[in-house]
Amino acid sequence: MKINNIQDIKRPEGIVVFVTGVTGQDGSHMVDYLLRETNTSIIGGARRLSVDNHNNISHLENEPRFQLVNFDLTDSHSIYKIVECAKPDYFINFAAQSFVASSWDFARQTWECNSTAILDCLEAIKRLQPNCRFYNAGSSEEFGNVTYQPQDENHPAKPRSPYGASKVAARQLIKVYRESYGLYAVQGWLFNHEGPRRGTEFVTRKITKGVAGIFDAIVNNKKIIPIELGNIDAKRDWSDAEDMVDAVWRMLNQEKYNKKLNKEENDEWPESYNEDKNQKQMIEWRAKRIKDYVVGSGETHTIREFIEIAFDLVNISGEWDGKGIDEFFWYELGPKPLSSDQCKLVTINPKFYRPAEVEILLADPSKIKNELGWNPKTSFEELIDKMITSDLTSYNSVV
Ligand code: NAP
Ligand code: G4F
Repeated sequence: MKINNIQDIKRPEGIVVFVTGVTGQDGSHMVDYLLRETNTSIIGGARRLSVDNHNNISHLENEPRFQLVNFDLTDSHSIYKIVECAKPDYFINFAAQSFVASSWDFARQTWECNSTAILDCLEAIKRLQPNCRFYNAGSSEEFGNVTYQPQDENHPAKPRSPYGASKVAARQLIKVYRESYGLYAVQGWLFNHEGPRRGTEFVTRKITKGVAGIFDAIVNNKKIIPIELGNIDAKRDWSDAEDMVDAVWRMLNQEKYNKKLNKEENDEWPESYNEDKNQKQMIEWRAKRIKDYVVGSGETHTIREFIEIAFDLVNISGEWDGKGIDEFFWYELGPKPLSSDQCKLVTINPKFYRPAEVEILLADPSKIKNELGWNPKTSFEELIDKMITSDLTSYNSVV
């Protein structure tokens, strides 16, 4: 896909949204959402890699309202240049070192990408484009070692990984810039969300891809490659990524979606950040009313349950046996006779255990539902089904 240099970007007419991380899951869904639901023009940021990774955006090749730009979040010049050239009305940041497990191995890089770079974004917006609304992708990993269930907006930050800590730091910076300068800057606490565009190292996609491969092996009488996993008793609150990007847009347009906002406070939403107006009033208004929201399904499931449902959806019935690192999920009744070492579908490999684990996450999404009208469409089982169906297509298989 054609990728532009930042200095060659011409600001399109109308409302402009700059989205980072468009090669990833959420960024690519955000672009699709904006194209479908708004009339904005979108500039997508992707970093240069030696081999391109544009699978998630290849369908946008000839989209007139979308342009791709070379952008690296860890290069502050990159941030300043894009804000200066594109003059975006919205800056939606999904770029991150997003894999929790790697954050112990690359703690500094995680910090620079997920925390320091957020400071650079806020400074660039404050100096060059103070009316630009900024979203940063926060995480339920910020809650970490949780103290109560379900987690709401008041839950304390108790991160368990360099990743979780980096998102907590970004949140504090955003709050400070909102309260000090009146920037419209928000960071939702998004719980886990998945889909066919999810990276294959995350546990859900690793499972659905593995299940599709095992299904293909059984049907074609090939050797079964078991899925190797770590802690399968951890619990997560999983949603569909497509539902989540809708929540992000609502958080960025709270005056539009929260009908009570103006009425309750009995004063008007200040349209823009304008030197002629009372800047102090704007700062107080935004500091008081603009909120960060918890977004999740309100259900929690173990990895174990995810595995059972995934195999069940392709009519492979399995059973658990063994304990601890010797536990496995095995397949007895196949359409073809299988030798005993071929029967293992899932095994445990301690190399996938983490130095510190977040054992359970469960969202209380009532605020975003009641105040911003967020209403997710996909259930847990539908999500797994959607992912498996997509993974089966790479084997030209259907159930
Ligand atoms: P993802 O699929 O891993 O996408 C991350 C994106 O960031 C990729 O496009 C990646 O580019 C890009 N990126 C990484 N470093 C960069 C850099 N230095 N400069 C520019 N781009 C860079 O993650 P995701 O699931 O879409 O998540 C999006 C955001 O939401 C992340 O901030 C993540 O931490 C946060 N979040 C995700 C979830 C979830 O469950 N998915 C939940 C809560 C919060 P490459 O393709 O080149 O690697
Ligand atoms: O799929 P995961 O790697 O996602 P994790 O760590 O929950 O993080 C994701 O969600 C966060 C929101 O809560 C985001 F902020 C973050 O960017 C990312 O999108 O792991 C989920 C669980 C963990 O408890 C992990 O220990 O699955 C467990 N697990 C067990 N075996 C495994 C594996 N995780 C991975 N990735 N690979 C395994 O083999």
